[in-house]
Parts: sequence; structure tokens; C-alpha cells
Amino acid sequence: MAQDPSSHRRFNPLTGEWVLVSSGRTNRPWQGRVEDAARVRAPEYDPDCYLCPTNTRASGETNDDYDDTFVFTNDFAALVPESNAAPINDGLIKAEPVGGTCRVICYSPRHDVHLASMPSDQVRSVVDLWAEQMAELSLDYRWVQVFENRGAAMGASNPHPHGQIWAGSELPVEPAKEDLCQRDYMKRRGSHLLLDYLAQEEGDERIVAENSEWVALVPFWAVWPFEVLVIPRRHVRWLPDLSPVQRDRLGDLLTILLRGYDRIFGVPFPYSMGWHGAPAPVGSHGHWQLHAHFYPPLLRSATVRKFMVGYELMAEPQRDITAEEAAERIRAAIASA
Ligand code: H2U
Ligand code: ZN
Repeated sequence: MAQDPSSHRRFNPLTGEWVLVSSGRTNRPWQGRVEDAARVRAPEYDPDCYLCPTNTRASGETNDDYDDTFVFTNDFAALVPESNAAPINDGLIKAEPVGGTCRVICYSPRHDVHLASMPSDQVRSVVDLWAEQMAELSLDYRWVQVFENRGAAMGASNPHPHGQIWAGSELPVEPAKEDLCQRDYMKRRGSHLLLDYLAQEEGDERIVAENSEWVALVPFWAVWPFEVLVIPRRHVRWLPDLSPVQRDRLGDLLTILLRGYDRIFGVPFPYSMGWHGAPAPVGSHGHWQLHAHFYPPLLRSATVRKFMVGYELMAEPQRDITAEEAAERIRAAIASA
């Protein structure tokens, strides 16, 4: 195939990185299959699930008989409060200890639901839980990462609706890039990078869902095929700052977005999602605008996923369906309800 002349690179102002967009490749005929939506329905309670109420986990501990949300310390935590590692600063050999904690958060006692299928008051409980956990863990840790892996394709080990929180004493690589870029933008322009971006996107073709408080869009610089950025319309530093109305409207928006995702290929849409907001101490990080990233791996069908390999590992990320085409497909899936 002749090289597509429209290949171009797009800049991500939030991280300072570039993505290669080779949109001509989408002229290839669409062979994506729409999977049969009929699936084996999971039971409401699974006696073998380590997240269902009253069940025993790998550690031998027993889950509460919870009826809303439930949080426990990860039995296989990657971060523990006291690190005994010694700092190393020896020429090019450098290391630092990291203290932290990892938690698992169950969204519902029901094994067979997902954020998209929960009643709105239960989704609101999840939003409140994210905010509470963030506030609590930020007292001890600099960065609190709330995230969810959904589906085996993204590493989720269990269909029970759940997410994770890893909190640590150091600022990790991705938020450190965003901190730098937002801080620098605020210094140069006196305004919030993502709020200015939202203003530029208002009414544009990359928006997939919106309400009075939130906007969900495929960012101009998206890397993952159906990547979405969720941003509050007003300035919000971090999750605990969200007002009751913003929390309710967030639930509404997530429900619409995730139901749309599930209709793209007629299967539960896998993704990794996570929240990025001001690190502790929040007071000195007013340049931050809260946002959530959704990174779904599926590309052409329920079974064809994107892999970050080859050129992307060796050079830079590449995508062959443009952000605008992806937004169009997500919007169509949302509208087909
Ligand atoms: P994932 O589905 O994203 O893998 O999250 C599930 C987490 O649950 C995972 O990090 C933990 C795993 O370490 N886990 C426990 O803490 N106890 C168990 O009994 C099994 C799994
Ligand atoms: Zn379960």
C-alpha cells in the first residue's frame, strides 16, 4: 500500500509526548465483527469469588457481609508502608525506597454487575468511595492512584466489579509528567491547561458525551483506539473537591459512556481507567485539573486488540483510526441505546 500522505504526529500537551497518526490505514475494509451479545450471565453471588461478601480470600481473611462498597488491603500489595530498601546514589546506579499501601475496592456486593449496569445511587457510592479514599490516603502518601482494570484483556483477575488503589510516597512517572506540563502552562498562561483545552473543544467533533458538569471526549492526542478523557467543566483540583451535584452528574456521564463502550463491539468493553488529580499537598498544586483516563485496548472487533509493540515500543505510539473517527463511533454506540 502506498504511504499515506496524511500521516502526521499529534502533540499531547498534558505529557509533552507525541503520537503518530496514520489515518490512511483505515481505508482498509472494515472487517470488525460485531459479537453476539448473548453471554452466559454471571451469578449474583459466586461462592468461589474472592470479592463476594462473606467469602474467604487467598490470605485466609474473610470479607465483610457488605451491602454497599467494601475496601480491603491488597493481599499481594506491591507497596508496603515501611520499605527497608536503602537509597543508592552511585554514579548511574540510583535507587530510592518507596513506602505505600495497596487496596482493593469492591463497587457492589453483586458479582454480576458493572459500573454501567448499577443503579445511580450505587454509582454515587463508588464516586464517594473514590473521593474518601483519596482524602484519607493523601494524609500519608504523596500520590494516590485510583484505577480499574476491566476485562481479562486488561489484566482484571475477576469479573466482580472492583477497582484498586495504590498509594505511595513518591510521585510516579505519568503524574510527574502531567504535573510538570500543567505547572508550566499555569506559569506561562495563568490558566488551567485542561480547562483551556475544554474551551477549545467546546461543541467539537471529539466530544462523545457531556452534561452540565462534565465532558467526555476522545482527546486530540489519543493513543489507544477508543481512549477517552473525562474532565469536569469547572476547576476541580482532585476528587475530594467534587460537589454533590458534580458527583451525581459524574455517575450519569460514566453510565452513558460505559454503556456506549459495551455497544461498540457488543461485548463488555475492556479498559484500564484511572483518576489523575492534584498530588499531596493539594494546596500547592492548584495548577491541576482533575480528570480520568479511559484506555480501552480493543481496535477492530471484540477479539482484535491493539498491542503497544514494535515501532511504538522502539519509537513512539501510533494509531490508525483517528481520534475523530473513534469519537464518531462512540457517539453512534451511545445513540444506539
Ligand atoms: P485486578 O482484577 O485488577 O487484578 O485486581 C484484583 C486484586 O485483588 C489483585 O491486585 C488482589 C490481587 O492482588 N487479591 C487479593 O488481595 N486477595 C485475593 O484473595 C485475591 C486477589
Ligand atoms: Zn463476586
